[in-house]
Amino acid sequence: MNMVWIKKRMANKFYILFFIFSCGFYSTLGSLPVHIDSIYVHPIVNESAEYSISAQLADNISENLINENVIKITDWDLADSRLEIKILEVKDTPNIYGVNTNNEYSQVDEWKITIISKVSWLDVVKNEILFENNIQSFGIYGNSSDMNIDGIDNDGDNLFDNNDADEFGPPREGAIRIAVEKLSREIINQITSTW
Ligand SMILES: [Ca+2]
Ligand SMILES: [Ca+2]
Repeated sequence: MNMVWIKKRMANKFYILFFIFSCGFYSTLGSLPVHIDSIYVHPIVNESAEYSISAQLADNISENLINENVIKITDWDLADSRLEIKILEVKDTPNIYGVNTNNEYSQVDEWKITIISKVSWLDVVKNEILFENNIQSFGIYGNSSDMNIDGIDNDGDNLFDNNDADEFGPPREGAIRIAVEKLSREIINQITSTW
């Protein structure tokens, strides 16, 4: 048995394995919910004290579902899948203490606002849960009057202030808007990756 022959044999085996795995992958995809082409988005249940968040999130999700042509939104009785979102908590936590050198008292310079939610996507046709996950998102804000002058990367995308079109508005309000947008994106990612 010479080396060339062994290498050739191994290469053949590799191709065969690759072929088998490819088929497996495609057949798995085929078994995912092809019978689902519509969704009903339940009114969001909000257990946090941040009342405005439910409407913001509901608008954002509908907008993204429609704009990205993910799935058709229909009424409750016509939809073959339903999306349930519960906002469990919205919390502000200190992100960095005393980064400002003039700050003798180590006041909080940055806050992180976190939205914690529970999201379920239900298959009404087969009466199955497609996914049920706790999903979190955040936005960072500081003490400046506007997010585009605070020197903070408020959404963690490595773009700051005037170089980032997402960073504008009063600090906490802006951070909530950013966190809502991120949560909405993540929910839609999870829906499309279940496909
Ligand atoms: Ca940014
Ligand atoms: Ca900023």
